[in-house]
Amino acid sequence: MTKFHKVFVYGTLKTNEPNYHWLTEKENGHSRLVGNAKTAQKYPLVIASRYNIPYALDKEGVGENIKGEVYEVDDLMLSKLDILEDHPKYYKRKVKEVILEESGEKCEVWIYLLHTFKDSMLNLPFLVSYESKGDHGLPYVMRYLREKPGSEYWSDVKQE
Ligand code: PCA
Repeated sequence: MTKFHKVFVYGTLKTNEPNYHWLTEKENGHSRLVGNAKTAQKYPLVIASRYNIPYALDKEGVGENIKGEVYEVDDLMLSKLDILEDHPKYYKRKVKEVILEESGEKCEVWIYLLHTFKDSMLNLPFLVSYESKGDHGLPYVMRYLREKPGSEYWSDVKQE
């Protein structure tokens, strides 16, 4: 039997954002949009690193109730998302609660949070909702456009 999971995306995986194609690529498995939602708790959502990457920091109670989208995904898609987000070394996938916009219903979902981040990131502006081309003027730099491949830029945001 196929097992489904719910994932809340708040960054580049949202509809029409730079990594959205991962969720729609047939070879990555199944995904279905459940609806818009916001986190039940507050988190700091910031844009950081030399590549302008969005991060929800693992610091509950600080920041905003973040807006995003809930997807139903299968095992294969979840494993593909884990590869994209490099869970658990880079982002860490955790279970949190969100509130669905349409029904007001609460639901438990997976969310990719940045753990062990630099304290200075808490001085950045906290967003409610992410858009790569938003008026913050910090558009996301796609992987294939980056100077060097690899994860050397993690040192911009990760606390050793
Ligand atoms: N992708 C994941 C986490 C941050 C990002 O850019 C997401 O959209 O939820």
